[in-house]
Amino acid sequence: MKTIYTDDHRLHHAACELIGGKMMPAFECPQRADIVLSRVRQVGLGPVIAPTRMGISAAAKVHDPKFVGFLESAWALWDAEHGDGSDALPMTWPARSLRQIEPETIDGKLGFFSFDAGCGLTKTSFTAIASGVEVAMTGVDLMLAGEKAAFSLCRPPGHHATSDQMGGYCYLNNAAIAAQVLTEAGRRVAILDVDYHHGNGTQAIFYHRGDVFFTSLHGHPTQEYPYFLGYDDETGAGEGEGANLNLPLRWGSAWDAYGPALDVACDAIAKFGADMLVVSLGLDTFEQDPISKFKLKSDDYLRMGERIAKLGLPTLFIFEGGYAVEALGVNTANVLVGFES
Ligand code: Q9C
Ligand code: ZN
Repeated sequence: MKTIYTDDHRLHHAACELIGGKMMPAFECPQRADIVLSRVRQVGLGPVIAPTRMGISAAAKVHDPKFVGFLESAWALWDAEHGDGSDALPMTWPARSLRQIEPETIDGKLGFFSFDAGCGLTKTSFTAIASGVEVAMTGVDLMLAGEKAAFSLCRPPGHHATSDQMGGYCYLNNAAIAAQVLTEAGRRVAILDVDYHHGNGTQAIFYHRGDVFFTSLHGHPTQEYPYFLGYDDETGAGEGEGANLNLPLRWGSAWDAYGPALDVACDAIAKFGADMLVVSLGLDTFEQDPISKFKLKSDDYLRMGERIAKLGLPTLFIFEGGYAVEALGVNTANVLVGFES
């Protein structure tokens, strides 16, 4: 399969994140995509191509245009206010009991358009964020041209981003944008989210719709980020009733629990009658992931790819999380190689 990639992802490199009460170097870093790209080349997965520079108008199909405009302008507003070149970071959110009104000043806007402090913005972040959308959209074009599979090596990731909020290292929801455009082209799309964290943004975007099926395997929200969505009683609403399937697993889960849950997800995708699959491909289920608590091993990712391939669907893989950088190339390529075997 083809891999879509651009060096522009490197333009997003947040200095640090607040984790476990300490400022740490950001886990979501450029080395992640670099190591995946080099492994893709090493295993000879297929050609690596540059994204088509079509712009990001497709983002407005699932995102509030005001939010996209905020992302584009945020760092400049921040720098005009703070003026020291530092990363823009939110710290105050319109939580319960507070009003949902967009403030005029940048620190307020940052809180209004986010749900956590995991999304620093640097001077050049938006160029990388926009390139991620183009990487995903170029994957869409390949699928519509009849490819059996493609790998959009996006960075930063996207599945936590809602229609109007960034969070969890995610700004624009690459997988949701791809699924929306494929749906508009007449495909019946299912999204399978195998990132360790629940894809709250993707779920929220499609929750009231019956035309896109969303299923996710992830750390149980009673234990794991993003904590406030991802329970198994979230089955969709209105026309979307039945088109959302969450499969939360407890901390410590290994392939003996994960494999059967993946079977359940795949059976539901088949029952939905999907003719196109979008995979939110996060590799933070790995046993050595520094921020996660599942126990998948490198060989398990071959099984994961094989199981997804058994659906027999054209499949667009969109890169999401995974922070055990050294093993990230092997684990990612294992899914794709397993899929193709
Ligand atoms: N104790 C993605 O994988 N912080 N985002 C977790 C851990 C946020 C992960 C804190 C993790 C976001 C795309
Ligand atoms: Zn994740």
